[in-house]
Amino acid sequence: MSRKIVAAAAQLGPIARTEPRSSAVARMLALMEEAHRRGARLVVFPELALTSFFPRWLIEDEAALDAFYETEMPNADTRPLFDAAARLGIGFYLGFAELLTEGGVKRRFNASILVDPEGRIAGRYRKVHLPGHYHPEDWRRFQHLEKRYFEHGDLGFPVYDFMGGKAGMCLCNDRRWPETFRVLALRGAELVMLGYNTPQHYPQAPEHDHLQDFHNHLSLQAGAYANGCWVIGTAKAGLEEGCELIGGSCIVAPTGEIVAMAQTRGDEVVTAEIDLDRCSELRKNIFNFALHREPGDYGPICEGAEARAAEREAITKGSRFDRD
Ligand code: CDT
Repeated sequence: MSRKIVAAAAQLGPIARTEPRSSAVARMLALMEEAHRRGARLVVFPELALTSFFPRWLIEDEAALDAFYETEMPNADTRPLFDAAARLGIGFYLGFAELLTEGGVKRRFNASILVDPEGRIAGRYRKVHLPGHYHPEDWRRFQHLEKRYFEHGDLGFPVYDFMGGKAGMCLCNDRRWPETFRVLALRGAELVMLGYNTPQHYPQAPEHDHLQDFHNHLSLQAGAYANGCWVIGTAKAGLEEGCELIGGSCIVAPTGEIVAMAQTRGDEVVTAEIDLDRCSELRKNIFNFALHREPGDYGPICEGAEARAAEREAITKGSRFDRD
């Protein structure tokens, strides 16, 4: 049976701080309709797709901060996306800020969900690699306070049976870490979906500003090739509240080739047919994990989890680890 799916990266242009979710959702619905017209059955939206990228601001008022998070999914604002999925027969990936209250304690995650073509949640992910810093730093043109506003994701890298294949998710900075794709692929992922918000300006090494698009595609293409999987990466792009975000949303084949790419930094749909059976071109050959991997030599990859947990604790207490 054919496992070909027309898939779409549904890039969003900037979302203003004051833009209501209803407006962002209306824009996403328009992209979904366009994807549907092009035959798509799967749409990938960006990271934190419902609001402006709020970690760029220090927000000390708790109610103001909470307003950027979703406490349930779907909710009144996002329900139209789920309804459209069922009406059009389109599955989707959506990035959002998740706020849970457990035992009276608030827990915050940079999260994503997979929704199937019947409009049901089929998978969840919480961002593992949180970039940026905890304390505001005056020298920066804009803050990147993901370490303040989100906990380390507690779900690991799950893989889900989805639309006839196996699919995994990650979020933005995760794509720069080869371990993300490798763990997903070891669990059988044939398709990895992710959204991103990546500033053009990299404050710690501005000499890399002109390399941001290159590093984005380098990571996505290497992740696809070295793991023989399809990758769909979708940006929130353009000049958002004074911060220029790269675009370059794309669909990458298991060979590492970009087969579709956005041309703008605004709302834009790009589509390609993805054949999940093509993963075997790599996974049965050069990246046949069973035959050619040598995990016995990869010890350091998994060492240090306890030390890292202690570092994480120190970050929240403002130690020297308060860096990218
Ligand atoms: N959203 C996100 O993870 N952005 C980061 C910016 C890195 S600079 C602190 C990224 O890796 O693209």
